[in-house]
Amino acid sequence: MKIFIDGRYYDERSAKISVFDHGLLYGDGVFEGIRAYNGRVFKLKEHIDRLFCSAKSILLTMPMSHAEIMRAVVETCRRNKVRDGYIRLVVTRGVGTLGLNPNRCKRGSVIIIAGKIQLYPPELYERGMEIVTVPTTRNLHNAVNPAIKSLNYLNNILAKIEANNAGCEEAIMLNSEGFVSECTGDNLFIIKDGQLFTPPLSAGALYGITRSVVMEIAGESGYRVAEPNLTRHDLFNADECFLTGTGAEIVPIVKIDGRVIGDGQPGVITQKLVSQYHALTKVSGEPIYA
Ligand code: PXG
Repeated sequence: MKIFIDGRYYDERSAKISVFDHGLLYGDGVFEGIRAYNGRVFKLKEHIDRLFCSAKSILLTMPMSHAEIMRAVVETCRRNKVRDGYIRLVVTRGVGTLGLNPNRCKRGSVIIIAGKIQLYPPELYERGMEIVTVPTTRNLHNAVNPAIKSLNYLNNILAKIEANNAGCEEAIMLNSEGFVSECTGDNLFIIKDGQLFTPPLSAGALYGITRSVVMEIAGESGYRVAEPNLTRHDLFNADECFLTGTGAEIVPIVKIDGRVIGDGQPGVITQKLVSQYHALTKVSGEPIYA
């Protein structure tokens, strides 16, 4: 595997960053998780746009331009002969001193890893997933804003641990007001009476790219999509529920906090959206090979 670090390619064993990098010392940086399908990088521009928004929000000066990063992602895929894969793009504040002051970091570092993704087992997609609400709430907007895809994911990791302790793979996170926000690495949708609902971004959800794609696909198929505040009660009484994320794609949810959702099987509309999503990933995206 060839890993991109600041304009050069290293093999796996020599791809290293400094222990003085503020990304490591303080989780001071931003990242993206991107997928490639069928020799194309899916929604690359949207991911790089979001990366720049995250960086701007934390006052991190990007060491490369938008166009340079787009090219570097495609080139890293090419060098690793990726056709279907997962790309982890990380931008750290860079090497600094043993103190918080980010001004001591001269220049940010860009790391691009293009490899394979560990998907959930196929049975999970066929039978649907069970999830639980966890005690750890989503970050407040006036703390580290949850719209920032920062390197500090400890809040989400705590929620994930709580889900795992309850025997589940994913966790529903509420915001401080008790409204549904999202899961630890996925956005959440419900379907009720043929209409889709997903929490508004103001509820503390990440501006998910898969979320946007699903809203678009659903709209094209004639389904109405609304973004009201949702409570656990709304989820329990939904006809269908599913999660969206770059890694997980679309995962049907069949049980929440012990309540069976719909008839306990992946929903009909959910399955339709899954096949439309798969069809789109096969044909759209930034070509890796000329
Ligand atoms: N919420 C959070 C908190 C996320 O981190 C999503 C929602 C879904 O967003 P996208 O844009 O991917 O539809 C994410 C994205 C992983 C992994 O390794 C996590 C994400 C993406 C890819 C891989 O667990 N999170």
